[in-house]
Amino acid sequence: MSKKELNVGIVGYGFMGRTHSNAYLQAPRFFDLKYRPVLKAVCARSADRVRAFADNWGYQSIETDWRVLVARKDIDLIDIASPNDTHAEIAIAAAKAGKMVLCEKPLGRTAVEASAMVEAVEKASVPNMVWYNYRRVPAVMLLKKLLDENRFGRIFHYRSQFLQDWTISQDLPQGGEGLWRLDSTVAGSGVTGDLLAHNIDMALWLNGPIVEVTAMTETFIKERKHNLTGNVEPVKIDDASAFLCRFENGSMALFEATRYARGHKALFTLEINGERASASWDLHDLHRLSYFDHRDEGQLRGWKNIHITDGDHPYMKNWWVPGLQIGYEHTFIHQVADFISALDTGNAPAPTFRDGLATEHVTDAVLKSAKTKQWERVGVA
Ligand code: SOE
Repeated sequence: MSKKELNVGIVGYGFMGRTHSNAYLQAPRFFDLKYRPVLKAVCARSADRVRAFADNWGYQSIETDWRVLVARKDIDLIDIASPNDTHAEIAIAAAKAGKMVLCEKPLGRTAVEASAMVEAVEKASVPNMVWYNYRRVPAVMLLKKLLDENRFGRIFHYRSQFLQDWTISQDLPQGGEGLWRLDSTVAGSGVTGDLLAHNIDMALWLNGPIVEVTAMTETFIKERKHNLTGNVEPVKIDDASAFLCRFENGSMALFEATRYARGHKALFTLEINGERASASWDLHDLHRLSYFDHRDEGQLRGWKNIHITDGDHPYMKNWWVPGLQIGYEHTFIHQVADFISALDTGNAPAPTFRDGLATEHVTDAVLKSAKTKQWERVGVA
């Protein structure tokens, strides 16, 4: 039976434009989906570069104004893969036009922006999802299953880090293509919104709501040349951010993200300690889950290092043969597959915009606490 078409219009052709485009192409080849994404149009300001991107990935047409893209009758889904300051305006217009909306993380630059986006998609009743891709690492999905099976008992601790080192050089400019993450007007915040947002999204999903936080942030390099103005300007993003928090389930937690951990490129880690079991995972070894179960027979009790590549592990039966690994790009492919499957079942394809808003309430509270030097309550999405 021929598959129904899902016509995609994407805004942005950077790093995320590539991960998403690859996911639309691969998902129907590896998963049995009722819809086949069709790369209908890609939109960005530079006509030459957007044309080259379209040719490389097989987009049928290009646009240079997102408003024109959103108004097109032949587009079902708008995917926002452009910098953070564009998310809200495009998402709200797309929802009003009745399109499905997928948005890169973080959803908005603040919870206020993200709230308006949630209101728009919920009012229009359009399917929506935020690209928090790391939920769909098979090992992380397995951890979620183990937690849902209540193997851990009461949870006492959660700790999570995201360590990078790519902004240590004083000479690195801020602003413009590739470096807008250092420009607070465009990005909203630094590592809090860019990196900690991943840790927080995953933690809320695995361990439930966060109630209150106390945080500290630091901007190590105070001035950088701005690529767009050519002037040396103050740096207003947080280069590093750390916080303590309390979850609604009574567990306590420690989070840290930085772009100044020399030697670490994308070390996203997490550990969870419960009454009966503990688990840990990290992105540099993403196909392994470490698991300790206190109910194992005493003399054989210990940490298991599970290679998540078997057919009965989440998503893996759709890939190669047991023992062979998959990687980063597959997390986006899984997200597309789950989004499309949810269209049939009518279930909300998590993380929805409302889930994305929950993360923004935490990042807002972190940034506020770093300023007030007080514990701050987290808003409810
Ligand atoms: C920043 O370097 C970045 O690319 C983030 O923006 C992504 O969300 C993260 O997955 C990898 O690091």
